[in-house]
Amino acid sequence: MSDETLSNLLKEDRRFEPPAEIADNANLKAEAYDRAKQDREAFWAEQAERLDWSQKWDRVLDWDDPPFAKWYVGGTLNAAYNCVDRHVEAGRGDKVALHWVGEPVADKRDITYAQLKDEVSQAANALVSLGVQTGDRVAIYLPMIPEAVVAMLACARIGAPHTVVFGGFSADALASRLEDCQAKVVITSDGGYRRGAPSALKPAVDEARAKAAGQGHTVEKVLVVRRTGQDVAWDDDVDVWWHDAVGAASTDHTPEAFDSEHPLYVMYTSGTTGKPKGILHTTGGYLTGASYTHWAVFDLKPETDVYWCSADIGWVTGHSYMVYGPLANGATQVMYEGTPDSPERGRWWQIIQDYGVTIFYTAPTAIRSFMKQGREIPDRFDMSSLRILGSVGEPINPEAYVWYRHVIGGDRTPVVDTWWQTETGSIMISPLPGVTAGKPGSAMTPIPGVSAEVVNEAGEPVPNGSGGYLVLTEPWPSMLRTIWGDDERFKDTYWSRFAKEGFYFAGDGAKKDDDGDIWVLGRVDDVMNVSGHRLSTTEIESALVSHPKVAEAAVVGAKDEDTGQAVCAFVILREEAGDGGDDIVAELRKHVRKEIGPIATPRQIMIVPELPKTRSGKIMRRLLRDVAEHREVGDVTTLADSSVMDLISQGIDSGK
Ligand code: 6R9
Repeated sequence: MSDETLSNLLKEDRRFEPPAEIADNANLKAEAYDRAKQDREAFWAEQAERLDWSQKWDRVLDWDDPPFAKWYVGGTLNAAYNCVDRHVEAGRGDKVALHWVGEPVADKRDITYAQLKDEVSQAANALVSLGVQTGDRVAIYLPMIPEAVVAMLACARIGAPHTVVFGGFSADALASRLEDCQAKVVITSDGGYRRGAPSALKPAVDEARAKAAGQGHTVEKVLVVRRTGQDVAWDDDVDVWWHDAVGAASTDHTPEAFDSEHPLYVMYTSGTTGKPKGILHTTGGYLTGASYTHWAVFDLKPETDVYWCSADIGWVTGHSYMVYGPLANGATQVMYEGTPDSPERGRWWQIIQDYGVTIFYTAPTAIRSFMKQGREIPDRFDMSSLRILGSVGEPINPEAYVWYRHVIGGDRTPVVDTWWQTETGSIMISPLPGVTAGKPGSAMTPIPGVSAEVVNEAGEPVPNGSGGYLVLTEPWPSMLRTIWGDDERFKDTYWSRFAKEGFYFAGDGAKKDDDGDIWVLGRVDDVMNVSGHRLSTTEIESALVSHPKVAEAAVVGAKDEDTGQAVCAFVILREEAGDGGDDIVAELRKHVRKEIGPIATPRQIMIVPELPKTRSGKIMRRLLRDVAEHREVGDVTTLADSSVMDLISQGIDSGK
């Protein structure tokens, strides 16, 4: 990105100071930034002390063979012990770990740390009796039910790396992941509840298992949780009911201490092209990163907070901020099975009210869809318990940030816009709620211990006020260790662009404002070139979303004979705006021209009912580019709802 990049976002000048109460009692204070800079390794050693180690490390970081890092070398620990047993041993066994809320109303369950310890131990014993040994991979394909958390921790407890596959993924997607990591066992359920109805899961596992077998890989056992009670096909040689195997197992299980670098899990990224990448995370460094950031960025007070992260466990956010971070920290949290609008649109706010949620973490896509519905819905609930709000997954448009803070947070709550990736394992860039004066739309600064920069093509830091590539300049404990089975691809994908400098680069562009604060602009592949000007999709989208009739917008560059690429926008209107009126398109074009400049004016604006999104809420712009360039729409298998593309194409064909 060059200096020509337009700077609409940087015109944003609203600031939100931390509330005095949070500032005065903050877990991490401003001094931590300098302290971490002065001696990074000492700082990270201090953070690792948050965990219980069986054997302490003798070296914090081994970076002798970059980019292959080893953290807390020589140390040994058990991740499940750290997430469960130690809280029970410290006398907190009766504390609720999970307030689980099923989608069917009244289907709920509170699970204490002591109960969690028993269930995890039983599941660990059951896995061992099914033949799972340390180092074997176990795939987990489950809805958002407590067994999903139990299954992950049971794997961690016996040192069998898990790979959680999102329950909405197809049999094909599951099969390719089973093959890639050679999973020995799959843990699934008969089905789960989605929008008020049971939907099946087991048939996809049967199909995936058959596909994998066709490729020469045998899944030995399938452990099946009964959730909906629907009929399932059964293979007596392979299938085992969870309630039989786990229910009958002993609650005694002694956790073994594993090497700090023992593989904890493989998480496949939804990569838009090519074979999915199995991102490998290991034990000591990952758990340190997840625990430290969850404590620092959300200012967690385990005795009084009720924390809720709305992410699915099939996404890295569910791993770090629903399982490993909060449980390592002994938090009490909410886990919700269903969709935000089931049985009615106020469900999430009802849950916040019922459980007195104090910290809430969700994605911009959800916030924008609530904006679309209007504030009357959240206004019906008492959400005065909330004290901190978080955002993750995409750049949050300033308008969405302000709405979130205002309507959901009652103007009291800091909003932490947290930038990180599957690969980074934990939050890298974020405000600290008791320290940072937040700017809507900016992830602000790297957290203490993390070193990030925005650099130009030559790898040199750009001056304040300019844009470039977002890089991490020093290794960090929760960094990915490799791509499962493919060290070369690991080096090529993340470490080759700035090999000379030794920087990690994973595809995002960003800008530094005049204060040096970071504004993440999204993937560099999403940058457009219009008549030689480089424009970022995020900026134009944010300009559109700042129009009062617009709820959500996606912008792509489509080939154009005159300008190289032209701006095409897909826009969802707020419900109160109806169809927007006859001049809506002209009105929006004018708005963008005023907000950014003539160069950014969309050639085309299409009003659509929905946008194509991945399960983690990221807009799949490649599919919209297909529409804008009148091509057949490409692969839609990783969409949350694959019918969305039909809706969009039909609306456009009928001239709406
Ligand atoms: C945690 C997660 C990673 C990509 C990342 C970036 C985008 C995530 C963001 C953000 C701007 C934020 N992203 N958080 N962009 N501001 N606060 O989302 O992991 O699914 O691997 O996606 O998401 O583009 O590179 P993952």
